[in-house]
Amino acid sequence: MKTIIPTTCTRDCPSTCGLLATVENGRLVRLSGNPEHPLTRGAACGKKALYVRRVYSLERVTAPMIRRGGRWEIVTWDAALDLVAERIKTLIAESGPEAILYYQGYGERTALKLLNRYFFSLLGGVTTLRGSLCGGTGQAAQNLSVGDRVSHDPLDHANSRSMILWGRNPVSTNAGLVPIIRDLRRRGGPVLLVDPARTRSAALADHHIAVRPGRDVFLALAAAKLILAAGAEDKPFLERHAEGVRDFLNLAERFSLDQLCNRAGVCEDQAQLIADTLITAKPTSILLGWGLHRHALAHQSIQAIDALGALSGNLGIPGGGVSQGFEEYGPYDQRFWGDELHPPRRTLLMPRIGEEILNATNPKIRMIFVTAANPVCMAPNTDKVSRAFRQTEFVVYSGHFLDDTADHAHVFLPATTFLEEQDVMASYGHNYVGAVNKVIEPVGECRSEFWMFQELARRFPFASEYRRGLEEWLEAVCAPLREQGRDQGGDLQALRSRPFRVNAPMVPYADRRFPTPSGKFRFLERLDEAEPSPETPEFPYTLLTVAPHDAICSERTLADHEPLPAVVLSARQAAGLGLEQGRLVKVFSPHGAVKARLSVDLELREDILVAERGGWVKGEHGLNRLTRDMASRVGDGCPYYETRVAVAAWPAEDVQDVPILVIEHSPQAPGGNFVKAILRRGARVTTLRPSDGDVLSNWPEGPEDFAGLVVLGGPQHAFDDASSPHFPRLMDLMRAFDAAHRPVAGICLGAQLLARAHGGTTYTLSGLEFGFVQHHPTPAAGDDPVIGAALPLPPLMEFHEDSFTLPPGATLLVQGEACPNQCFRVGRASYGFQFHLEADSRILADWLTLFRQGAIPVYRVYQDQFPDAYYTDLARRLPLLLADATAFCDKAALAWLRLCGEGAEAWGKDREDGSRPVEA
Ligand SMILES: Nc1nc2c(c(=O)[nH]1)N[C@H]1C(S)=C(S)[C@@H](COP(=O)(O)OP(=O)(O)OC[C@H]3O[C@@H](n4cnc5c(=O)[nH]c(N)nc54)[C@H](O)[C@@H]3O)O[C@H]1N2
Ligand SMILES: Nc1nc2c(c(=O)[nH]1)N[C@H]1C(S)=C(S)[C@@H](COP(=O)(O)OP(=O)(O)OC[C@H]3O[C@@H](n4cnc5c(=O)[nH]c(N)nc54)[C@H](O)[C@@H]3O)O[C@H]1N2
Ligand SMILES: [Mo]
Repeated sequence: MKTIIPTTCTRDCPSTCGLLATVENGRLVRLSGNPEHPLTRGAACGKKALYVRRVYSLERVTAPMIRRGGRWEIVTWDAALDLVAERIKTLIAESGPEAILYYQGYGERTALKLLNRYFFSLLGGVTTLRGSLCGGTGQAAQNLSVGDRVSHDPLDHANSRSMILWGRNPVSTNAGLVPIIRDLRRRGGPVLLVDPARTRSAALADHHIAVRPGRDVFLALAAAKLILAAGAEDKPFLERHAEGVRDFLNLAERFSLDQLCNRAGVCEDQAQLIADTLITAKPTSILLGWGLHRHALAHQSIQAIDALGALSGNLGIPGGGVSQGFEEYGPYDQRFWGDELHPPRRTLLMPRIGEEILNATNPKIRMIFVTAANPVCMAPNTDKVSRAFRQTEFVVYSGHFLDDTADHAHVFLPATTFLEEQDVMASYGHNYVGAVNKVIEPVGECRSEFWMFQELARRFPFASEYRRGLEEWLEAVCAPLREQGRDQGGDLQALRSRPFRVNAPMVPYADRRFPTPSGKFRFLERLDEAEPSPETPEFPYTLLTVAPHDAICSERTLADHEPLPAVVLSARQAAGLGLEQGRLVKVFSPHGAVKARLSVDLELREDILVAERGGWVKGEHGLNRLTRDMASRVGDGCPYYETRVAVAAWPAEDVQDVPILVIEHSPQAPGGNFVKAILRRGARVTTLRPSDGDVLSNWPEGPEDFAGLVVLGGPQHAFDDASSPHFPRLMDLMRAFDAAHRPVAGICLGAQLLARAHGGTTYTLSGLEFGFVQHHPTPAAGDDPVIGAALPLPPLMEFHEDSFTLPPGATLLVQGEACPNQCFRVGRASYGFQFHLEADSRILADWLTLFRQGAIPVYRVYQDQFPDAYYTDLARRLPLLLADATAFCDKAALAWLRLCGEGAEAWGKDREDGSRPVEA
């Protein structure tokens, strides 16, 4: 049974693409762009496959949980909601509603999300947020220029003859814009990219101008000066429709062209290029991005760019304009925020949320209710935010995964994704509103936030006001749409099959009237001279934490994380610091330090360090550990890019630069968490895959080039040399590593081969050991440097039908019931792990799917032993099982790598010519 359902992407992105969801037998199998969407016309980004994976990720929390005694316990919805309601009532009685902070994030901004805050308004008004981590500054700054920011409809770019992408990276962040830009170029129009970094959008542009971060104001002034010098300014506009012109011209005159270009970090040709484009390829659409405004004085850069648009006669004309965002909550009946229901209540400033929570008094913040956000990871200055959350008595988290913020929570309410819910979605990147259609039933016990708040409200006296059916609420919240679109598709029924364009101009300010007090465009009149983040020799680089291409902000799973974040530095600076490509480095600011992998770029500006935002702190990314928590001068935005950092080699006392050989027996059994953990600690890994065939010809003679050996699992039988002719040589190698005092780690098949190599026997068990099993450490485990360091032992994943006898002299460290020999040490430091301590959610997902489908022939006979109910129960528990197993694996792998590092003295001396061991 296959169906295709149209829906709208609700991810935090200006594209808000029309999507088609393919469902087979109740399971979502694919998302693709909907060619019938009037704007996105079939465009959609590569991340749609990721969204399918996220829905079914084994890390996804699919049952409500309460933390008791520090540990999560799965509970019923009633138990979770009863507890939340009881705490809300107690706290309000004791401290008043402002002791509760409602933190609504950017993860999903649909029509029904208004009702979340409405719930808290009905409670009497709690503490909420002001300012923004995202778009505040841009909007506030543009409001200074034009009174009320309105962007050109993206469809109007069809009238442009040129475009300037100013601090915007649509190739990664706005798929729907890309075909529009390509069209423009096909028509011969030049596209300029102004961005300190050379992003993927450079490939779309004719020219890239690598401006110094935060200094666009000077670049815009330089271009303005050149337009004035050419006498190409729009004189009638300046005379009739603008104010502050004189002051702006004075500003441009105050500096020489040379001074302006110097300050902007560009050459005069580049300013000339902008001026020429605006003069000769009019109309020019100037598209501002969000990166541009993550600076303390971003408003003046944005006002200066607005001024440039006005000066060149690009405002109010088709194909022109200085555009950025749209109001994603604009089309709804905003009374349903419920802000009018209570006297004005306390708000906390988002860009300084950690500090604000810590400092709140009268009343203190005693409870935080978080929806669709991950502030511990995404707000600046992680350390402070984390402390603020930790000191809060009661934290409720509604979301999808055990991310950094969930780790600080006491109750986890598992939310549906947009693919499991019915809603309506407007965009912050265009004028179309689309239906969010329910594509599949909720996974596990997940519920929409709409449902959660309806159910919570049942426990409060205002239930009769708040509790209504979903359709009824959608009708109420979307009433303004219906008003606008009577007979034209603005009603919910019509919307379900076709997006609706809200009543907004294609070309704003076409009548040259601006909603400022004077009705005129307002030019930037003065510059703020105070330097918000003075350069210091200790922290020479501006840290740009930009949008990742393959994920939205922190929406990822632990298994998605690269071992460490990559940071990009110019080749010259790297050379000056003596740091080469791939090197482990410490990036530090006055606020914290992060370990990262260095990437060297020949073309990058020398004064910046570029990294992708959004990786989790617990995934050892967490770049907001470095960022400064301050608000921008205008608009209460968050100037993440006022963070200055330094880079140094990662301190040598930590394990570093240890060459490890990994033998991978099957693409389905990669190194997972074990190899990731050692990579994080500086291991340099060389992987050999015996299935590659020619591997035996470059099989290492001995252990000389390596400090340790990891032998991974696979479906092969450890006793079957006929099918795996490399086994004897591999066992020789395992013994040679031991003889040379180099540690070995064998996992599953690897453990069986290790046992065999040292005189044990391998054999087939009478059944399959499958699933997470709790084993027991032996008395010897406590003193063992690897297992001792990783205890206590959580349930660990098993997937094998073979076992082994302990080789002579081996020490059993972990014992099981069904299969006794679970972990042993033999020789000096060779370890066999029968359980799959390395399995992460992706590896497990593969195995469960293959096993259930009967795709592993030898295991097909065992399928019947595991009915559907088994998997349903496993899925509920998996996020917790995986979290514990990952923590265990990290500790064991690190301890094992330490042993390898201790042998470093020896392996360094092995090579007489002093050359480095082979590279990965
Ligand atoms: N793939 C993907 N798409 C996303 C997101 C994501 O995380 N991943 N995030 C979504 C969100 S939340 C948002 S707000 C948007 C953001 O969309 P964009 O604004 O397009 O993306 P950013 O990477 O945030 O910033 C754009 C660029 O601004 C540059 N920049 C930084 N400082 C300056 C400056 O001073 N001057 C100039 N001229 N440029 C500067 C950065 O180098 C960066 O390349 O994208 C959305 N879409
Ligand atoms: N260093 C640095 N930090 C930044 C930025 C930067 O450029 N540099 N950019 C900033 C920007 S532009 C933004 S917008 C913010 C984003 O900051 P946040 O909104 O705090 O973080 P997201 O990573 O978008 O996380 C959204 C969370 O909501 C969950 N979620 C998604 N949909 C739903 C839903 O329907 N219901 C519920 N309950 N949960 C849902 C997701 O699983 C995810 O965990 O980060 C900011 N942080
Ligand atoms: Mo954002």
